[in-house]
Amino acid sequence: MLRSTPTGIQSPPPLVNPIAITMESLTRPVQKGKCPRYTMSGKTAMVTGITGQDGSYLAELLLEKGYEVYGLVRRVSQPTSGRSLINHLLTNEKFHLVNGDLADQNSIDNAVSQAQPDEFYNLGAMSFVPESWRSPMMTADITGLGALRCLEAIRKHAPTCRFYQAGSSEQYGKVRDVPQTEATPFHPRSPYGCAKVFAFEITRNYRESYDMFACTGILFNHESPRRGLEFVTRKVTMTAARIARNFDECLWIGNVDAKRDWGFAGDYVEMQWRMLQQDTPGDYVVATGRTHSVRDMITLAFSHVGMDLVWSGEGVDTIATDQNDVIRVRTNPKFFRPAEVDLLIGDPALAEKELGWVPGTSFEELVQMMVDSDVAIVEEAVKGGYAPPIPPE
Ligand code: NAP
Ligand code: G4F
Repeated sequence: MLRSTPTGIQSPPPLVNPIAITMESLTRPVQKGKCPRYTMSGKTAMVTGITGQDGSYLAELLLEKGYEVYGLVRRVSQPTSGRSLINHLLTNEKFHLVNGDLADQNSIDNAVSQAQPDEFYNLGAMSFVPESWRSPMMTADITGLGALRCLEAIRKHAPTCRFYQAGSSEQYGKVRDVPQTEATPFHPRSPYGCAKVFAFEITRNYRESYDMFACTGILFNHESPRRGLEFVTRKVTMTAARIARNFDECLWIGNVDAKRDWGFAGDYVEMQWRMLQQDTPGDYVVATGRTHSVRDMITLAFSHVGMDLVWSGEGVDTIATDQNDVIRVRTNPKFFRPAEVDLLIGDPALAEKELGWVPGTSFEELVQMMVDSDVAIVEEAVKGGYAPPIPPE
């Protein structure tokens, strides 16, 4: 899949071979039992999911703060593919890639044992909810057991290392409270949500069993120009940009009545870091406290490319037409889910009270940022004479 070119990152990315630099960069700065725990300029952090949306933003944040950053990456046969979000970091001498897979205990043990991180951020996951029905075992293994493997590696090889688990509002699923807080019971609606509940519970259990500094951020949906093209916001903004340049005529969509609490990923990684800087570990909701329907998100995104949508029909007959009566949105039942999460809205009060965190980017600013970025990507493709990215089916 062709990943986005994030705002502010040069395109096309340089050709690099993460595997080639992996072992050398892993062993160079720290050797177990020989090197000081802190590097000259600060702490050492290990990040799984470094090639994803959050991993790339978190790596930038940690490098800015003077951390030595080790990113766990899966071995791939074509190393440049899908790595575009971190290519701009590869020349930073404090940034290192280490081969590993959340399915493989040995690889995580080795990475932790050698790097001796002060902080470990487990952002790696099979993170796309629909895929979790198609691949439930793999989802349970990577998204659920993967967290346990990280905790075990830390318990055995770096017991004072602080651990952050990327929890999800999908844990709430069929919500029992509105808005959802740290006290709201879980009722997950997908194999992905179930796996995240296991990861949450095992993180709490290791904190209580072994006195480990281990916590979970229960993060509500957060988006950016770096969001994968299969997630609804990015699918909408890229398709709007493509329609504006006549690459497509309309957007094919699923349930537009679902509501989500959407924030900006760049704001949310700051909270991930803050959670590991406290005196006492705890679990926090990370959200904006506002919710919007998929329908409203689409209307807003299309307005930024000059199309004023009018909606009609219901369920699978839902459509939206523009001011020239051209149908710009159609519904395809294949995008509906076996069990939907209808409404998510988080209460970030505890994060503000205890960690002083407030989201800095509004929903309107977020959608504008994503549309602007995708319009720029499409324009660049037009100028370069190549096809712009297509959101996957
Ligand atoms: P993302 O862009 O989909 O990134 C997922 C990352 O996990 C990628 O770097 C991927 O690596 C890695 N990964 C997948 N399988 C792996 C495996 N077997 N071993 C090692 N790494 C593996 O996700 P994101 O949006 O940044 O989200 C980060 C985390 O937060 C995820 O755990 C997600 O479930 C959770 N979360 C996200 C949101 C949100 O709205 N974004 C909300 C709540 C929770 P490859 O590049 O090799 O595929
Ligand atoms: O963008 P989505 O695929 O995100 P979803 O399922 O909420 O999951 C994301 O947020 C979670 C946090 O709550 C994360 F844990 C998870 O890893 C991921 O990052 O879908 C959002 C909503 C859903 O209700 C879906 O049914 O949009 C609806 N939707 C309607 N049409 C669609 C589509 N979603 C997608 N992906 N594609 C559609 O065509």
